[in-house]
Amino acid sequence: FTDSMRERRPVAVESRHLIEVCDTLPMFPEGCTPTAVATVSQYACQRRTTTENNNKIFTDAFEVLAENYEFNELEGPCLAFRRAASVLKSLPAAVRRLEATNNLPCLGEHAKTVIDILQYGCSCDVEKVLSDERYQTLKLFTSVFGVGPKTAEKWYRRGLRSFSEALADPSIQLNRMQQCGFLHYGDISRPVSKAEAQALTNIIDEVIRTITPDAVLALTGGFRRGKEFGHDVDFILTTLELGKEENLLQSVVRKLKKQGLLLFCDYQVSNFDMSKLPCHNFEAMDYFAKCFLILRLEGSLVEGGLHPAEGDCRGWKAVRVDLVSPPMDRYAFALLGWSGSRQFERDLRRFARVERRMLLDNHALYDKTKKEFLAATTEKDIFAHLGVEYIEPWQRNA
Ligand code: DCT
Ligand code: MG
Repeated sequence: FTDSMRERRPVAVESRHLIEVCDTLPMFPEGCTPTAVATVSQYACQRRTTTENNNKIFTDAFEVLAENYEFNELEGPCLAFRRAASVLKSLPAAVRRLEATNNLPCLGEHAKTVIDILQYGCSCDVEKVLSDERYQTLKLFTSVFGVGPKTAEKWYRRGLRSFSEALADPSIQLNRMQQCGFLHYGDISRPVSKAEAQALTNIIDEVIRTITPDAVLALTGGFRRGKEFGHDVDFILTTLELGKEENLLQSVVRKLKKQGLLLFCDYQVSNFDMSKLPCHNFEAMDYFAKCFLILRLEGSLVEGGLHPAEGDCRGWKAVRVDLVSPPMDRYAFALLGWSGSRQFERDLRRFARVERRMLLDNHALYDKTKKEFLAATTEKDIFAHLGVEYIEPWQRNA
């Protein structure tokens, strides 16, 4: 063994077990090769990542840098920072020395940021971004529901720097989504709690039961992964009877409206057509019928009350809700896709493509070698086709 190997010893069979091996372990006997050498997978879908993030100080910093690259449309470096953050999120303990990252994938090129944070508690690259006017403005504008990076950039180029400036500019025509985004900004820019997500589940479930007995409702997104808070509540809604799902979605929206709960609805009809698959654009939104809603949630229906409780004198809150309606035979793919995290999904698709010559998206899994679609009725079927150990939803917080 070299000195450096003596210091660091084999690292981690799996990321959640070990990241830094103590210096006092006995040496391996001569001639004996360590078998359990560091193998934290470069793919998020082969790591187990709970909501407990022991490296938030690093991952928050990486997220700022990634977002800044995203605003500048530099996809490569953006993804590199997101991958690095995701690896750190999977670790069972905080990184305290740079050496602890030596055997980790995706981190090498980000050593400088790690060193800065270890040494000073912050990174000057990050501080520079955070104090950058363009970053601050784009961050502010994109926090409005309906305002994406392109619109935010357009407003910034026009010299606008605040909401009041944007709202006062006569050349800016807000669409309906953006109008609602501003109208309910105070509510929907604040996190939704797990209790609020549960209350919404109850509301939608009750509505469905009045329509049909064979409906299927599943909470997806961050709340399915066990998160305590989210920016919205995501559901999959479908019927056991194939082809009835879009009618069901429309009925649900109508009923919510009748009950006075619908503050906004952007309904997207289904463009799903099996003959258009496999789809090669992985970042594209799926073709299922869906709606992006803002619902009125009464505080009295939420166990423990609304979040945040202080300052809520209205007794209700506007909440962002997404409802997606895949046909039942696409259920497993839609559930897996909408459960996230985005990084987990990205890597599952990348793994399928690079390691298995397969194309995975929210609709289907296609084997390019066999030239056929692979059937699945559960998420486990999909993991099995891919030859990836099953990862529970609460372990997909990559
Ligand atoms: N998703 C998707 N296609 C999209 C958008 C999202 O397949 N165009 C998937 C990936 C994650 C999941 O749906 C839910 O999306 P979000 O609500 O944005 O993410 P989240 O993990 O639920 O995060 P949050 O807790 O902030 O809502
Ligand atoms: Mg969500």
